[in-house]
Formats: sequence, C-alpha cells, structure tokens
Amino acid sequence: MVAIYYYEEDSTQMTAPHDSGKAVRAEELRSLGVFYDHLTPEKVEDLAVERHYKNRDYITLDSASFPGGESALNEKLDIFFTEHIHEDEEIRYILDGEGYFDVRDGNDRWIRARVEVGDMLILPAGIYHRFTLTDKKYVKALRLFKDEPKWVALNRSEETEVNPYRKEYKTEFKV
Ligand code: KMT
Ligand code: NI
Repeated sequence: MVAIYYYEEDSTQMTAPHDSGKAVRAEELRSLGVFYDHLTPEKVEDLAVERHYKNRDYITLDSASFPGGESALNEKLDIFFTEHIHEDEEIRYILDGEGYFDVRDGNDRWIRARVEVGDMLILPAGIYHRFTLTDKKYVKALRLFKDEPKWVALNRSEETEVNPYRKEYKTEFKV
C-alpha cells in the first residue's frame, strides 16, 4: 500500500526514503489533481475503459534485466528523476516491486508517494513531478495512455512555466 509524505532534502541518494515524518493524506493529493487508488488488475481494466485509455505498455526497471545493463538503467533513472511536466496524464499501475513518485504541492514542496503492487497513480498534465526506484531497485509497471504514447518530458524551465498545459493545470487546481 502506498505511503505518502513530505520529502525531506538530505544527503542520501534519491532511492533512499527521504521521509520527513510528515504524512500527506490521499485527499491532499486529490486537491493537486493526482488520483491515487489501490486496485485489482480487473478494476484497472474497468478504469481504462471508463477513461478511454486506449494504449498501454509495460516497463521493468531493474539492473539485471534492463537492456544495456546497470549504466543504461542509471541514465534512464537520471532522466526520470529530473523534474518535468508532460502535456498528457501520466498513468501508472504497479505490478511488482516499488517506486517513488514525487510531485510538487502548491508551495513547491515535494510530496513523495511510495508505490507498490496494486497501486495506481494518475498525474495530471502540467504537474511538476519525477520518479525513482526505492533501494530495492526494482519495479514493474503498466503504463496507460489515452491515445498515442506521449513520451516527451519537458524539464522545468522558464519555458515550462508558460506552457499552456502548465497554465491550465495551475488554473484548474489553483496552485
Ligand atoms: C515515468 O514516466 O516516470 C516512468 O515510466 C517511470 C516508471 S513507471 C513506475
Ligand atoms: Ni513523467
């Protein structure tokens, strides 16, 4: 089951918990436009139909099986952990292993969600976020998309501040 808390900056690696001890309720995530639920695979299929998620793929991140080995995985993780937005939802269902999703709250603080098997997380377009593995360094996830996969990550910059999807996100969720 998910654990949600304010992220604490410290000198440990990104895969360490960074747990400030200040818990965050799922409703608080909701107010940022983030959907979280713990679902069976059957319910995920219902949700995919309801929300018109037509495309999908599966991703496994672990150093033993990642194409190109550990260094390729680390490069990928550096990209995932660079703060960014997308112009589409980021929809993830955890099939095995664990991961951390960090999202910015309205005061630009990081909220960290540790997700594990059965956890579903949907990040709205325009929210600043990043992802990393836990110290177990292993996750397997289903990635769903409304239409064609939009992979582009727009790293936080002056440009993303004026991106129309970012602006729309800020207006809708008053952040
Ligand atoms: C992403 O876009 O951050 C990912 O796909 C990370 C792996 S999904 C648990
Ligand atoms: Ni992303």
